[in-house]
Amino acid sequence: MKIAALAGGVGGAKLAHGLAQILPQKKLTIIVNTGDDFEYLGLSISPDLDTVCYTLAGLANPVTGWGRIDETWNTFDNIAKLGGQTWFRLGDRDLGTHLERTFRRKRGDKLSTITQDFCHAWSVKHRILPMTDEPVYTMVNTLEQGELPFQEYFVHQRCKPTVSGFRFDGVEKARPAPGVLEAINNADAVVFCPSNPWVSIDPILTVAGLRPACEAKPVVAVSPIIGGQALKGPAAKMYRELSIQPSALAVARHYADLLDGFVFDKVDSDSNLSIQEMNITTLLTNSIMEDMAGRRRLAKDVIDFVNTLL
Ligand code: FO1
Repeated sequence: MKIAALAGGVGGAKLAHGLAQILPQKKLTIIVNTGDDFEYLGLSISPDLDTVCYTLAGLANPVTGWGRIDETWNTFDNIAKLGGQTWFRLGDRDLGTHLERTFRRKRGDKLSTITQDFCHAWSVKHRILPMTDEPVYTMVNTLEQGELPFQEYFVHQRCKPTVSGFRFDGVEKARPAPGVLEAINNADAVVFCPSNPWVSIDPILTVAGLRPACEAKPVVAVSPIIGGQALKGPAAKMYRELSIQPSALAVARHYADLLDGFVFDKVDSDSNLSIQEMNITTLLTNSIMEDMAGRRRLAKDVIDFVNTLL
């Protein structure tokens, strides 16, 4: 069975890692959100791509989920001493990634090519593709401060401003990166990882042709909301601020027509009937991925479930 998985953020990277443990390299393509990308200290940063790549490479920081394991902070400590910007923390090892990516982008290399080369260097066997090679910037509309660039909202302001909507700047001009449409068209099913629907999966679906390509396939989403909370990040807060009660049901409604199957946690069994009434087949399971075994277990549950839908 061939799977195209859409992912962004730490939760998405964890399930992508689990899927990569189970599926052979030719059977899985991971398509990653680049709406979080931004320029910082003159560097091209692609946080979600790096999180997914580092996670699959076994190089991710196990505490934060982003950045590198065994990191040191000498460069950043020095920048802080010099009075520079430090609200977005880049470790010494991680900085090497951004320096090399920035150098290659300035010389004209595509983000997808650079990602492929980095994955090769890190011995990541499965294909990881940015959603697009063109710049797309997620903008968060807030009640207090109007529109904020994503990382300004997310990291600098710690998701404190009240969200009133989102815009994916540049997406009208963005084409899917090489291999993205083919991966979806050739897949037996598409899996939406337990990533933030608003700012991780929606930007991917907004790139030209990707939503219709998903519509033509069986789609299974895994809920990032468990018991009304997001395990990590502001997804639940975003739903509340947009006047939607955060729940597995809200996530199913978010993707609605796209979904054939929905995987969510047993603690949310009270949503089951309402989701089934939307003509969506459901799987209730333990969706918390506490360790590597948990990632593999959830990935196996998802794959077995997808098989029942085909
Ligand atoms: N998230 C933070 O909350 N604080 C940081 O200082 C931070 C630095 C950082 C550096 C590299 C990287 O790849 C990711 C980093 N993140 C940081 C995470 C990242 O901004 C978000 O988790 C994602 O954009 C949301 O999916």
